[in-house]
Amino acid sequence: MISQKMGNAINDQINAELFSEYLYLSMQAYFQRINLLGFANWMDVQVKEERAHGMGLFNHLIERGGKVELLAIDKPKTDWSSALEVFEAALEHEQFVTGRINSLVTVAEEEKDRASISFLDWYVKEQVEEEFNANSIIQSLKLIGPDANALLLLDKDLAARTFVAPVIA
Ligand code: OFO
Repeated sequence: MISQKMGNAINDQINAELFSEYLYLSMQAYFQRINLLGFANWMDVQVKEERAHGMGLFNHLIERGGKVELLAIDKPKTDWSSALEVFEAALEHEQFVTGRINSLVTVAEEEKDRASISFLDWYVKEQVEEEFNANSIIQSLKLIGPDANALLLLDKDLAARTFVAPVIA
């Protein structure tokens, strides 16, 4: 049975993942609004990934005999001035989430919760990929600068991203 402290910390992280879903959905809406549909597709995949991250924690809590408590989700930002600004915000958000996951692991260690420590390992590795993905698009956007044709080529590339449901175990 999971401890109350660990259960509370996981509920907070479910909320953070659902906020991530909401934030990326807002970014998707922004890209649809400015007609960068490949970027919007990239965000759509990200939205689905964040839901999967939240549900992984949800399922872990249930399997361990804990109680899922869904908390209020904050309103995300709705306006950015460029694709670069969006991805800088995404990277900053992922770095924040990485810090949260690390703190969650610390709670699991303090609670001597071996099952949660092992389970959270997937999230630790996922955060490396999340930061890498956002940062590599930032680097591309910096190279592109004000070149609209190059931006449209990148938009085409990002249209190819597809969602593959992660196996969180
Ligand atoms: Fe973007 O990794 Fe979850 O929040």
